[in-house]
Amino acid sequence: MSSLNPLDLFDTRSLLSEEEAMVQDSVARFVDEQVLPIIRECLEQHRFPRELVPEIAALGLLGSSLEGYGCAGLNAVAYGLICQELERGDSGLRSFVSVQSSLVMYPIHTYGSEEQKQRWLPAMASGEAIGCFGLTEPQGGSDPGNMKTHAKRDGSDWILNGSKMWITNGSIADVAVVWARTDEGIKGFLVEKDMPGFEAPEIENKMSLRASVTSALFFDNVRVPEANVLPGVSSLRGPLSCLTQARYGICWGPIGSAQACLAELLEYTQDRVLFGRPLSHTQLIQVRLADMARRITAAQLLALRLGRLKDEGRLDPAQVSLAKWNNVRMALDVARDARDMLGGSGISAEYVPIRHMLNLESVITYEGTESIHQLVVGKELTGAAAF
Ligand code: TGC
Ligand code: FAD
Repeated sequence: MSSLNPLDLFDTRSLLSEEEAMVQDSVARFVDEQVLPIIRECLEQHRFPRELVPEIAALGLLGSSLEGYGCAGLNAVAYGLICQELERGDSGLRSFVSVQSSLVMYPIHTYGSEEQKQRWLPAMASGEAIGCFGLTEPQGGSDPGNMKTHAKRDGSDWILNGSKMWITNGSIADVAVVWARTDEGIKGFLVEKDMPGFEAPEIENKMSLRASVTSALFFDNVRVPEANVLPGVSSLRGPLSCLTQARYGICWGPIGSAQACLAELLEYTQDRVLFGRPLSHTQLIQVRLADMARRITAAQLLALRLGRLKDEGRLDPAQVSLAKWNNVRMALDVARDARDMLGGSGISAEYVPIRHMLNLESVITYEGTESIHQLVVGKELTGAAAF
């Protein structure tokens, strides 16, 4: 019998530090004990399991790579492993943590005033406050430079108008980091949930990421005080730098989805007897399982190398684009193939592949579509922006 771990054929686990391995184990335990038993019901009920937020916070998973303000100060590889284990449970939970950590706490930590940091970061690390990130607009998310949402100065305040679309956590957020055009460049506004003129209705009937809240945001003459504007950035670089952080986590997360699909398939194809032998003993099924393992292994090595580069301060956004493209595509292909190998059972939520497959249709679209990431790599190779 082989002693290799079928979900980690190249033993990437042995390349982790003791602390990284400990983080992975504690998140894996949380997912096994608290996420997997309820996630199917969340899918069916189109419900974000908000009751898990205190435990997620207690494990130190919110803003885990930030220093100070109640955050854990873990390295990039540990953050990646957190995303991988959460997404082994469900992409919706990883989305919640990505948005809170990389898209809301990160810009406040990086571009916020000391007062904004003191006010929001400890509350967000402890899960008492939830945040969302509003960049995408209805007229086209791939081209955020064309945003219409705008703000004008009015005395010491700003008046904000416009709308955002497809916003994770929108309806449950206490604060929205909203990117808007101004005469002074693109700025980040901390819009609080009770500000008059601000609404965040939930988007219903999603067939993907059903265990996550997705909303529209509307701003009708919302008065935002200067104290709620992020002082540290006034260009598209602000939101795009946040995306680099979140996309980095997404390079890891889908590895967990693919592992969950392969694990289920290995068991199913042993037990399923067709033509007088277990399905796993047929050549074509073995080729397909081997191909899944090959793709997962390559994605694991890519993610780990990316994490080490990030920890060395040498990460380039084009490398993140290549890894997001490769690893999400890998997981989506694995989940679709796993669904097929389950036959009719594959369309049932009793088995995990169809849930992961549907979730990954969002993951391949958000944080930059696959085509956008291909074009970022193309720009890196040729020097020409072909968006
Ligand atoms: P471009 O002219 O290239 O750049 C404008 C400024 O930004 C800088 N920059 C970056 N900085 C950090 N990280 C990056 N990845 C960056 N990319 C660009 C750049 O250096 C420049 O800085 P400066 O100081 O010179 O002004 O911008 P462009 O308008 O040509 O855009 C290029 C393009 C297409 C790559 C960009 O627009 C893009 O990435 N589009 C996709 C948009 C996207 O990914 N949206 C995601 C929304 S958030 C989301 O989906 C959350 S889902 C979360 C969940 O639930 O998990
Ligand atoms: P479009 O930009 O209209 O793209 C449509 C198609 O055209 C795509 O296939 C795209 O690849 C292609 N395309 C676009 N430009 C080019 C080009 N130059 N060349 C070739 N093909 C091109 N956004 C946020 O700001 N915050 C969030 O929290 C957030 N959460 C999300 C959660 C979910 C579940 C989903 C589905 C989306 C979320 N988004 C969020 C929005 C997401 O980032 C956008 O959907 C994504 O960036 C694509 O934008 P779009 O949907 O407007 O598609």
